[in-house]
Amino acid sequence: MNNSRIEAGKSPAAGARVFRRCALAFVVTACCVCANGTQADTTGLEEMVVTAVKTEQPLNLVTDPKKPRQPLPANDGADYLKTIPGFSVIRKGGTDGDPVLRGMAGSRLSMLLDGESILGGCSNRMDPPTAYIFPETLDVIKVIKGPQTVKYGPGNSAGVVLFERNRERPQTTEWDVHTSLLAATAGRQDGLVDAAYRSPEFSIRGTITSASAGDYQDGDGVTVHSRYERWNGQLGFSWSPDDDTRLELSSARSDGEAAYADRGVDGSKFARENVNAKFVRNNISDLIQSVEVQGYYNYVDHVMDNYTLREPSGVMAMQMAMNPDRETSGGKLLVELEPQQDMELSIGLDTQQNRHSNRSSMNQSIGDYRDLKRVADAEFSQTGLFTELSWEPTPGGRWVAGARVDDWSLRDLRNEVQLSMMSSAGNPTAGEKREEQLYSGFMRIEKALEHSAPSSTTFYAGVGYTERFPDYWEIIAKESADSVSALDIEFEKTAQLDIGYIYRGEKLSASASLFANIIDDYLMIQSGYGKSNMSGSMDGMSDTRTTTIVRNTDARSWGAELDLGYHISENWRSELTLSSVRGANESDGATLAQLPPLEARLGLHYEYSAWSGGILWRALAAQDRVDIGKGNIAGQDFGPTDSANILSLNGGWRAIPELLVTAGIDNLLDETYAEHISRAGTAIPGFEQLARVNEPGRTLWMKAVYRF
Ligand SMILES: [Cu+2]
Repeated sequence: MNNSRIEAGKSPAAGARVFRRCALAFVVTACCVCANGTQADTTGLEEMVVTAVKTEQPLNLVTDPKKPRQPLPANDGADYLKTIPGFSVIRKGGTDGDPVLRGMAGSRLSMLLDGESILGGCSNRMDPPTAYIFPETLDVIKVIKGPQTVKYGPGNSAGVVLFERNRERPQTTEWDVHTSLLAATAGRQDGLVDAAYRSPEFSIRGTITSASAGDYQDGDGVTVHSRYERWNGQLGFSWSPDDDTRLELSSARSDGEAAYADRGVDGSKFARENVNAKFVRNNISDLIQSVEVQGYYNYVDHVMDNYTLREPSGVMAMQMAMNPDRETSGGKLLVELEPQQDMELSIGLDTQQNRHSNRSSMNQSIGDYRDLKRVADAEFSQTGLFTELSWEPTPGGRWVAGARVDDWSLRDLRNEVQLSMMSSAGNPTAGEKREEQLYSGFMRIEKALEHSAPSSTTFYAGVGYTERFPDYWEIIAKESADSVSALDIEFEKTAQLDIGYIYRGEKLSASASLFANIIDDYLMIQSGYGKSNMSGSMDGMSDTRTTTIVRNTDARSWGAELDLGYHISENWRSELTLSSVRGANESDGATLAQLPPLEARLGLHYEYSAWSGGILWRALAAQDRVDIGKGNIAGQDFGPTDSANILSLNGGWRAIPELLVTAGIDNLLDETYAEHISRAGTAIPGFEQLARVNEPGRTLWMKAVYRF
């Protein structure tokens, strides 16, 4: 079994073995390249290892997921975002953390993979959408902060992250092959082949990726229950009979398993099946620039149990398994118009339906969950109509505005509400349907100041308002304060002000982005909430119980992100990023919970010809602004956190234009620390219990990327 390899991964000797194996692979790859004899143009100085992503456009950030980055991200979509100021990740184990932007998680920050929405199956939030994303198989990650676009679905009050593949029609026939190998401490091994054959008319692209990691150790050498394995396969075809027409069909499958250090079960299955079809027609007339139609289907089948990746113990000594699933389908129609030369107008419609079901066995030896019938608990449906306008009346001055309206409907299919693993109560809203019409809109002005090239200065200011329908984890997976069903919980309303400044000079680049918002009926999750035991409960052991509820509160949050880059000399450059967020829960007269502390990153990089080296210092302030028991669907506060300083080193060598070898040491000084928003550790047989799921200790990694 894999256990032997994972166990072996813990010893230094095994680490060396992994490195040796990887080094051998690099040499073989390099030899192949030399034999091939293809030498492209020598590239100039470049960023070989990404440690911080700069803002180039107001509220828009773009990063290349195929580039190596530091700290070494887990093999899922969340950690890749950590190099963007303002993002943090709620750690639960080795992978599948929940991404947080400006202290906002879950459906306040939506993730679209090639325009599709993927919703996880797990009622306990083991699988955020990023758990089904394999970033290195994609070409670009875009982030739009704040409620400052309406084109990418409803409710994105904190922002939206777009994981995308490039779609360019080549002029000639070509092969594009991207391969990469990664090895790191704790038995981490990732491999990827992303190969495309393109001709002007037909293209085919296939991707296969596999990743595994053993249990890592924190700075104190304490082993964290965190091992994982993941794989993904994707195949896509496209047909473009002429320059302006393109039809795409693609299908993907993936699966994985992951150990969780913060709960009594692990994820033993994260299977996804997907099909996606898209049709684009460009340059239809002077007015109609493009028409795009997309349809997709995602099926997520998740299993969590207490016996695949651990030994059942304690009160859960029997083998238990839960098998939720979710079917999501959706589509989009987008028309891009150019009513006049300085104006772009987008009009579109998007829709999404999802159905969630469950089955579980509290004793696998008596009744296997796979023999049971799945029982659906909720059905969501959303259709939105949107329009967004970009108008540039004067060069350097741009107005952007948009509005959308969404029709939501939710059907509560639960006959009973599960109160705990052993008890349930009748559902007071069984069979009820909730319908809602929600609105969002924004307006922003961007102004470039007069300047002499090559420097530029841009100011921007925007206001946005968005109404967010409660997500599955808020309205179905939680109770409300006075009922076991939260079906009547209010939707959330966010009004936000975004202002910022971007400067690009010959040597210095800088950007500052500030935001402040008022959130009415903020959907707050509160754990450890005491309730009297329902008469419908079956255990009848005590009169009271504690549960996790959803509550509407009035909240505010505000903060800033800053990045500075300076080219000290031809070979040296430095960068500094800062991010800070504060918030208040006005209903309870407390701080807003689950906010990451002030964070700073300082990097110094050296580049000479084909070589690069860098040092990165990440400083996290202590966080003592907490409100215990409160937070969001992914986590709640349970105590303050200390400050931490993490020093990391990286180096790169572009051996030949096609081959980039990078290596690094993350957390060089073996600091023991945890992200403030990370989850509390739980008791797991064979593991020391952690107060908080700590970040990995010193991590050595090496990565080779070969592209031709
Ligand atoms: Cu789960």
